[in-house]
Amino acid sequence: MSKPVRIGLIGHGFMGRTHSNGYAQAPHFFKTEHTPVLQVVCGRDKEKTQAFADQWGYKHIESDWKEVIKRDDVDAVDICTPNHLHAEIAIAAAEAGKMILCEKPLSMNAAEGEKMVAAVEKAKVPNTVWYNYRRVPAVMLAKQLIDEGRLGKIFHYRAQFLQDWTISADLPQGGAGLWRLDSAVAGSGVTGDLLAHCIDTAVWLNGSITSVTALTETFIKERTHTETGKKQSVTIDDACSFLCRFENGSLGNFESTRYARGHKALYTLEINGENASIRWDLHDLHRLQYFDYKNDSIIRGWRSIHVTDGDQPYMGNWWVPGLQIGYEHTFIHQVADFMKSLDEGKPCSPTFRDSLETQYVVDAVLKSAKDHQWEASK
Ligand code: SOE
Repeated sequence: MSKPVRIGLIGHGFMGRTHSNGYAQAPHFFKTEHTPVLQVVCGRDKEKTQAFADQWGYKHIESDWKEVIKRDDVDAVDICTPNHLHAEIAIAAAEAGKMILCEKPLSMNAAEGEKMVAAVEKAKVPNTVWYNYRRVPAVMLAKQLIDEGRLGKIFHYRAQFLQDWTISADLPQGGAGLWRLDSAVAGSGVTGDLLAHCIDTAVWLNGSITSVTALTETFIKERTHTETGKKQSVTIDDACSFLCRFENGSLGNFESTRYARGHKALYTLEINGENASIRWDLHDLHRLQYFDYKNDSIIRGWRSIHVTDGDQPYMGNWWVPGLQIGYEHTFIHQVADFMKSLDEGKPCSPTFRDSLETQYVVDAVLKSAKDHQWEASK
Protein backbone atom coordinates (compact mmCIF):
# COMPACT_ATOMS: atom_id res chain seq x y z
CA MET A 1 0.00 0.00 0.00
CA SER A 2 1.34 3.42 -0.95
CA LYS A 3 2.16 5.81 1.90
CA PRO A 4 2.22 9.38 0.56
CA VAL A 5 4.96 11.74 1.75
CA ARG A 6 3.64 15.22 0.97
CA ILE A 7 6.56 17.49 0.17
CA GLY A 8 6.75 21.20 1.00
CA LEU A 9 9.59 22.59 -1.12
CA ILE A 10 11.03 25.88 0.13
CA GLY A 11 12.99 27.66 -2.62
CA HIS A 12 12.74 26.84 -6.31
CA GLY A 13 16.06 27.75 -7.90
CA PHE A 14 18.59 25.33 -9.39
CA MET A 15 18.31 22.87 -6.47
CA GLY A 16 14.52 23.18 -6.34
CA ARG A 17 14.51 21.86 -9.90
CA THR A 18 16.89 18.96 -9.25
CA HIS A 19 14.91 17.89 -6.17
CA SER A 20 11.52 18.24 -7.90
CA ASN A 21 12.77 16.09 -10.74
CA GLY A 22 13.92 13.57 -8.12
CA TYR A 23 10.46 13.43 -6.53
CA ALA A 24 8.77 13.16 -9.92
CA GLN A 25 11.01 10.39 -11.28
CA ALA A 26 11.89 8.22 -8.30
CA PRO A 27 8.54 6.37 -8.07
CA HIS A 28 8.77 5.37 -11.75
CA PHE A 29 12.07 3.57 -11.24
CA PHE A 30 12.26 2.56 -7.56
CA LYS A 31 9.43 0.72 -5.84
CA THR A 32 8.99 1.89 -2.25
CA GLU A 33 5.94 1.95 0.02
CA HIS A 34 6.50 5.61 0.80
CA THR A 35 5.92 7.80 -2.24
CA PRO A 36 6.62 11.53 -2.63
CA VAL A 37 3.75 13.85 -3.50
CA LEU A 38 4.53 17.34 -4.86
CA GLN A 39 2.27 19.20 -2.44
CA VAL A 40 3.45 22.80 -1.94
CA VAL A 41 6.21 24.99 -3.32
CA CYS A 42 7.24 28.21 -1.60
CA GLY A 43 8.93 31.27 -3.08
CA ARG A 44 8.81 35.01 -2.43
CA ASP A 45 7.67 35.95 -5.96
CA LYS A 46 4.11 34.61 -6.40
CA GLU A 47 4.12 34.66 -10.19
CA LYS A 48 7.42 32.79 -10.49
CA THR A 49 6.39 30.33 -7.79
CA GLN A 50 3.07 29.63 -9.55
CA ALA A 51 4.91 29.10 -12.84
CA PHE A 52 7.24 26.63 -11.09
CA ALA A 53 4.26 24.86 -9.48
CA ASP A 54 2.55 24.56 -12.88
CA GLN A 55 5.68 23.27 -14.56
CA TRP A 56 6.44 20.59 -11.97
CA GLY A 57 2.94 19.74 -10.75
CA TYR A 58 2.90 21.15 -7.21
CA LYS A 59 -0.68 21.44 -5.95
CA HIS A 60 -0.29 24.64 -3.91
CA ILE A 61 2.00 27.62 -3.50
CA GLU A 62 3.06 29.69 -0.50
CA SER A 63 5.14 32.84 -0.29
CA ASP A 64 6.20 32.56 3.37
CA TRP A 65 8.11 29.45 4.51
CA LYS A 66 6.49 29.66 7.95
CA GLU A 67 3.13 28.91 6.30
CA VAL A 68 4.54 25.75 4.73
CA ILE A 69 5.59 24.51 8.14
CA LYS A 70 2.16 25.24 9.62
CA ARG A 71 0.34 23.22 6.97
CA ASP A 72 -1.21 19.89 8.00
CA ASP A 73 -0.98 18.63 4.43
CA VAL A 74 2.85 18.72 4.44
CA ASP A 75 4.79 15.75 5.85
CA ALA A 76 8.32 16.65 4.75
CA VAL A 77 9.99 20.02 4.35
CA ASP A 78 12.67 20.29 1.67
CA ILE A 79 14.99 23.26 2.27
CA CYS A 80 16.36 24.62 -1.02
CA THR A 81 16.99 28.18 0.14
CA PRO A 82 20.35 29.93 0.34
CA ASN A 83 22.44 28.71 3.27
CA HIS A 84 21.67 31.47 5.81
CA LEU A 85 18.06 30.25 6.11
CA HIS A 86 18.75 26.53 6.57
CA ALA A 87 19.01 26.58 10.37
CA GLU A 88 15.95 28.68 11.13
CA ILE A 89 13.73 26.70 8.76
CA ALA A 90 15.06 23.30 9.82
CA ILE A 91 14.64 24.00 13.53
CA ALA A 92 11.09 25.29 13.04
CA ALA A 93 10.23 22.30 10.81
CA ALA A 94 11.62 19.85 13.38
CA GLU A 95 9.63 21.52 16.16
CA ALA A 96 6.51 21.10 14.00
CA GLY A 97 7.31 17.38 13.64
CA LYS A 98 8.07 17.49 9.91
CA MET A 99 10.61 15.27 8.19
CA ILE A 100 13.43 17.37 6.71
CA LEU A 101 15.51 17.13 3.56
CA CYS A 102 18.07 19.96 3.60
CA GLU A 103 20.21 21.10 0.69
CA LYS A 104 23.98 21.10 1.36
CA PRO A 105 25.89 22.46 3.16
CA LEU A 106 23.94 21.70 6.33
CA SER A 107 24.59 25.14 7.84
CA MET A 108 26.62 28.35 7.79
CA ASN A 109 28.96 26.90 10.43
CA ALA A 110 29.23 24.04 12.92
CA ALA A 111 27.64 25.99 15.80
CA GLU A 112 24.46 26.39 13.75
CA GLY A 113 24.72 22.77 12.62
CA GLU A 114 24.83 21.57 16.24
CA LYS A 115 21.52 23.34 16.94
CA MET A 116 19.97 21.75 13.86
CA VAL A 117 21.13 18.27 14.91
CA ALA A 118 19.79 18.82 18.43
CA ALA A 119 16.40 19.91 16.99
CA VAL A 120 15.93 16.91 14.66
CA GLU A 121 17.16 14.44 17.26
CA LYS A 122 14.89 15.90 19.96
CA ALA A 123 11.90 15.77 17.60
CA LYS A 124 12.97 12.32 16.28
CA VAL A 125 12.12 13.35 12.72
CA PRO A 126 13.69 11.62 9.70
CA ASN A 127 16.32 13.91 8.13
CA THR A 128 18.89 13.94 5.37
CA VAL A 129 21.24 16.36 3.60
CA TRP A 130 21.52 16.41 -0.20
CA TYR A 131 25.19 15.53 -0.72
CA ASN A 132 24.24 14.06 -4.05
CA TYR A 133 27.61 12.89 -5.38
CA ARG A 134 27.60 9.93 -2.98
CA ARG A 135 24.79 8.59 -5.11
CA VAL A 136 26.61 8.47 -8.43
CA PRO A 137 26.67 4.71 -9.16
CA ALA A 138 30.46 4.78 -9.80
CA VAL A 139 31.08 6.52 -6.46
CA MET A 140 28.80 4.04 -4.69
CA LEU A 141 30.81 1.26 -6.37
CA ALA A 142 34.01 2.84 -4.99
CA LYS A 143 32.44 2.63 -1.52
CA GLN A 144 31.63 -1.04 -2.10
CA LEU A 145 35.20 -1.84 -3.23
CA ILE A 146 36.69 -0.04 -0.21
CA ASP A 147 34.29 -1.70 2.24
CA GLU A 148 35.14 -5.11 0.75
CA GLY A 149 38.76 -4.36 1.66
CA ARG A 150 40.01 -4.53 -1.93
CA LEU A 151 42.24 -1.48 -1.58
CA GLY A 152 43.87 -2.69 1.66
CA LYS A 153 45.43 -0.07 3.86
CA ILE A 154 44.70 3.41 2.48
CA PHE A 155 47.67 5.78 2.15
CA HIS A 156 46.35 8.74 0.18
CA TYR A 157 43.05 10.49 -0.53
CA ARG A 158 43.04 13.43 -2.93
CA ALA A 159 40.16 15.44 -4.29
CA GLN A 160 39.63 18.54 -6.39
CA PHE A 161 36.55 20.57 -7.26
CA LEU A 162 37.42 23.14 -9.92
CA GLN A 163 35.23 25.80 -11.52
CA ASP A 164 35.85 29.04 -13.41
CA TRP A 165 32.61 31.06 -13.26
CA THR A 166 33.72 33.97 -11.03
CA ILE A 167 36.88 35.08 -12.81
CA SER A 168 35.34 38.29 -14.21
CA ALA A 169 35.78 41.27 -11.86
CA ASP A 170 32.53 42.70 -13.29
CA LEU A 171 30.44 39.91 -11.80
CA PRO A 172 28.39 41.35 -8.91
CA GLN A 173 27.86 39.61 -5.57
CA GLY A 174 24.59 38.87 -3.76
CA GLY A 175 20.99 38.48 -4.91
CA ALA A 176 19.15 35.48 -6.29
CA GLY A 177 21.76 34.13 -8.71
CA LEU A 178 24.93 35.24 -6.96
CA TRP A 179 24.35 34.72 -3.23
CA ARG A 180 27.18 32.19 -3.25
CA LEU A 181 29.58 35.16 -3.47
CA ASP A 182 28.08 36.89 -0.42
CA SER A 183 29.46 35.42 2.81
CA ALA A 184 26.55 36.77 4.89
CA VAL A 185 24.27 34.46 2.91
CA ALA A 186 26.60 31.62 1.91
CA GLY A 187 28.72 31.34 5.06
CA SER A 188 31.89 30.76 3.05
CA GLY A 189 33.03 30.45 -0.55
CA VAL A 190 34.41 27.32 -2.17
CA THR A 191 35.08 25.69 1.19
CA GLY A 192 31.41 25.41 2.21
CA ASP A 193 30.08 25.16 -1.34
CA LEU A 194 32.43 22.79 -3.14
CA LEU A 195 34.94 21.32 -0.70
CA ALA A 196 31.97 20.37 1.50
CA HIS A 197 31.04 17.87 -1.25
CA CYS A 198 34.61 16.54 -1.32
CA ILE A 199 34.75 16.30 2.48
CA ASP A 200 31.38 14.54 2.67
CA THR A 201 32.47 11.91 0.14
CA ALA A 202 35.91 11.56 1.75
CA VAL A 203 34.64 11.01 5.29
CA TRP A 204 32.09 8.51 3.99
CA LEU A 205 34.68 6.59 1.93
CA ASN A 206 37.77 6.92 4.12
CA GLY A 207 36.65 7.79 7.66
CA SER A 208 37.07 10.84 9.86
CA ILE A 209 39.47 13.69 9.23
CA THR A 210 41.34 14.56 12.42
CA SER A 211 43.43 17.65 11.58
CA VAL A 212 43.87 20.13 8.74
CA THR A 213 46.16 22.87 7.48
CA ALA A 214 44.74 25.21 4.88
CA LEU A 215 45.37 28.11 2.54
CA THR A 216 42.63 30.32 1.09
CA GLU A 217 42.61 33.32 -1.25
CA THR A 218 40.08 35.94 -2.33
CA PHE A 219 41.34 37.06 -5.74
CA ILE A 220 38.76 39.81 -6.38
CA LYS A 221 38.57 41.94 -3.25
CA GLU A 222 35.53 44.11 -4.10
CA ARG A 223 32.38 43.52 -6.12
CA THR A 224 29.20 45.51 -6.59
CA HIS A 225 26.46 44.12 -4.37
CA THR A 226 23.28 43.41 -6.34
CA GLU A 227 21.05 44.54 -3.48
CA THR A 228 22.81 47.80 -2.47
CA GLY A 229 24.24 48.72 -5.88
CA LYS A 230 27.48 49.61 -4.05
CA LYS A 231 31.00 48.18 -4.24
CA GLN A 232 31.48 45.99 -1.17
CA SER A 233 34.31 43.85 0.14
CA VAL A 234 34.24 40.24 -0.94
CA THR A 235 34.67 38.09 2.15
CA ILE A 236 34.25 34.60 0.73
CA ASP A 237 37.17 32.33 -0.15
CA ASP A 238 37.56 32.12 -3.94
CA ALA A 239 40.07 29.28 -3.66
CA CYS A 240 41.09 26.88 -0.92
CA SER A 241 43.67 24.12 -0.64
CA PHE A 242 44.13 21.99 2.43
CA LEU A 243 46.14 19.05 3.64
CA CYS A 244 44.76 16.74 6.30
CA ARG A 245 45.23 13.61 8.32
CA PHE A 246 42.55 10.91 8.48
CA GLU A 247 41.89 8.78 11.55
CA ASN A 248 42.98 5.67 9.59
CA GLY A 249 46.50 7.12 9.14
CA SER A 250 46.11 8.21 5.53
CA LEU A 251 46.94 11.68 4.21
CA GLY A 252 44.50 13.93 2.36
CA ASN A 253 45.09 16.63 -0.21
CA PHE A 254 42.10 18.79 -1.26
CA GLU A 255 41.81 21.74 -3.63
CA SER A 256 38.93 23.89 -4.82
CA THR A 257 38.71 27.11 -6.77
CA ARG A 258 36.35 29.12 -8.97
CA TYR A 259 39.37 30.43 -10.89
CA ALA A 260 40.49 27.33 -12.82
CA ARG A 261 39.93 28.64 -16.34
CA GLY A 262 38.49 25.87 -18.50
CA HIS A 263 36.95 23.82 -15.69
CA LYS A 264 33.19 24.11 -15.13
CA ALA A 265 32.56 21.50 -12.44
CA LEU A 266 35.55 19.18 -12.35
CA TYR A 267 35.13 17.09 -9.22
CA THR A 268 37.77 14.37 -9.13
CA LEU A 269 38.87 12.02 -6.42
CA GLU A 270 41.62 9.42 -6.13
CA ILE A 271 42.36 6.94 -3.38
CA ASN A 272 45.58 4.95 -3.19
CA GLY A 273 45.68 1.80 -1.09
CA GLU A 274 48.36 -0.86 -0.64
CA ASN A 275 46.60 -3.29 -3.04
CA ALA A 276 44.62 -1.06 -5.36
CA SER A 277 43.72 2.49 -6.33
CA ILE A 278 40.54 4.10 -7.57
CA ARG A 279 39.90 7.32 -9.41
CA TRP A 280 36.66 9.10 -10.38
CA ASP A 281 35.89 12.20 -12.41
CA LEU A 282 32.50 13.99 -12.45
CA HIS A 283 32.90 14.85 -16.14
CA ASP A 284 33.00 11.12 -16.89
CA LEU A 285 30.73 10.17 -14.02
CA HIS A 286 29.61 6.75 -15.17
CA ARG A 287 33.18 5.40 -15.14
CA LEU A 288 35.33 4.25 -12.23
CA GLN A 289 39.05 3.91 -12.85
CA TYR A 290 40.52 0.97 -10.95
CA PHE A 291 44.06 -0.38 -10.63
CA ASP A 292 44.55 -3.75 -8.93
CA TYR A 293 48.10 -4.71 -8.04
CA LYS A 294 46.98 -8.35 -7.57
CA ASN A 295 46.50 -8.78 -11.33
CA ASP A 296 49.29 -10.62 -13.21
CA SER A 297 52.07 -8.17 -13.97
CA ILE A 298 51.82 -8.60 -17.75
CA ILE A 299 48.21 -7.40 -17.79
CA ARG A 300 48.36 -5.09 -14.78
CA GLY A 301 47.12 -1.57 -15.46
CA TRP A 302 44.35 0.96 -14.88
CA ARG A 303 40.98 -0.31 -16.05
CA SER A 304 38.02 1.89 -16.80
CA ILE A 305 34.84 0.29 -15.42
CA HIS A 306 31.72 1.41 -17.27
CA VAL A 307 29.27 1.36 -14.37
CA THR A 308 26.06 0.44 -16.19
CA ASP A 309 25.44 -3.22 -15.32
CA GLY A 310 22.44 -4.40 -13.34
CA ASP A 311 24.62 -5.77 -10.52
CA GLN A 312 26.32 -2.40 -10.03
CA PRO A 313 24.83 0.16 -7.60
CA TYR A 314 21.43 1.55 -8.63
CA MET A 315 21.83 0.39 -12.26
CA GLY A 316 19.43 -2.56 -12.00
CA ASN A 317 16.66 0.05 -11.76
CA TRP A 318 17.64 1.84 -14.96
CA TRP A 319 18.00 0.86 -18.61
CA VAL A 320 19.92 -2.08 -20.01
CA PRO A 321 23.67 -2.71 -19.53
CA GLY A 322 25.83 -0.26 -21.44
CA LEU A 323 23.34 2.62 -21.30
CA GLN A 324 24.37 5.30 -18.85
CA ILE A 325 22.69 7.81 -16.57
CA GLY A 326 23.78 11.27 -15.37
CA TYR A 327 23.80 14.11 -12.83
CA GLU A 328 20.05 14.36 -12.24
CA HIS A 329 19.87 10.69 -11.30
CA THR A 330 21.89 11.33 -8.14
CA PHE A 331 18.92 13.30 -6.81
CA ILE A 332 16.46 10.64 -7.96
CA HIS A 333 18.56 8.12 -6.01
CA GLN A 334 18.49 10.30 -2.92
CA VAL A 335 14.69 10.49 -3.03
CA ALA A 336 14.46 6.72 -3.55
CA ASP A 337 16.87 6.07 -0.68
CA PHE A 338 14.99 8.46 1.60
CA MET A 339 11.66 6.75 0.82
CA LYS A 340 13.27 3.33 1.37
CA SER A 341 14.68 4.49 4.70
CA LEU A 342 11.14 5.44 5.74
CA ASP A 343 9.89 1.98 4.67
CA GLU A 344 12.58 0.38 6.82
CA GLY A 345 12.46 2.86 9.71
CA LYS A 346 16.20 3.52 9.32
CA PRO A 347 18.18 6.78 8.95
CA CYS A 348 19.02 8.01 5.45
CA SER A 349 22.67 9.04 5.30
CA PRO A 350 24.03 11.61 5.27
CA THR A 351 21.82 12.61 8.19
CA PHE A 352 22.14 16.02 9.85
CA ARG A 353 24.50 14.40 12.35
CA ASP A 354 26.66 12.89 9.58
CA SER A 355 26.80 16.28 7.85
CA LEU A 356 27.77 18.07 11.06
CA GLU A 357 31.10 16.26 10.76
CA THR A 358 31.60 17.96 7.39
CA GLN A 359 30.83 21.32 9.04
CA TYR A 360 33.50 20.70 11.69
CA VAL A 361 36.06 20.09 8.95
CA VAL A 362 34.90 23.19 6.99
CA ASP A 363 35.22 25.34 10.13
CA ALA A 364 38.67 23.91 10.91
CA VAL A 365 39.83 24.56 7.32
CA LEU A 366 38.68 28.21 7.43
CA LYS A 367 40.23 28.71 10.88
CA SER A 368 43.52 27.16 9.80
CA ALA A 369 43.68 29.42 6.74
CA LYS A 370 43.16 32.45 9.00
CA ASP A 371 45.52 31.44 11.80
CA HIS A 372 48.20 29.82 9.60
CA GLN A 373 48.34 26.73 11.74
CA TRP A 374 47.14 23.14 11.95
CA GLU A 375 43.67 22.76 13.44
CA ALA A 376 41.95 19.73 14.95
CA SER A 377 38.76 18.95 13.08
CA LYS A 378 37.02 16.53 15.45
C1 SOE B 1 28.16 25.96 -7.42
O1 SOE B 1 28.36 26.45 -8.67
C2 SOE B 1 27.48 24.59 -7.48
O2 SOE B 1 26.21 24.75 -8.07
C3 SOE B 1 27.32 24.03 -6.08
O3 SOE B 1 26.52 24.85 -5.24
C4 SOE B 1 26.77 22.62 -6.17
O4 SOE B 1 26.66 22.04 -4.88
C5 SOE B 1 27.70 21.76 -7.04
O5 SOE B 1 27.21 20.47 -7.15
C6 SOE B 1 27.85 22.38 -8.41
O6 SOE B 1 28.28 23.72 -8.27
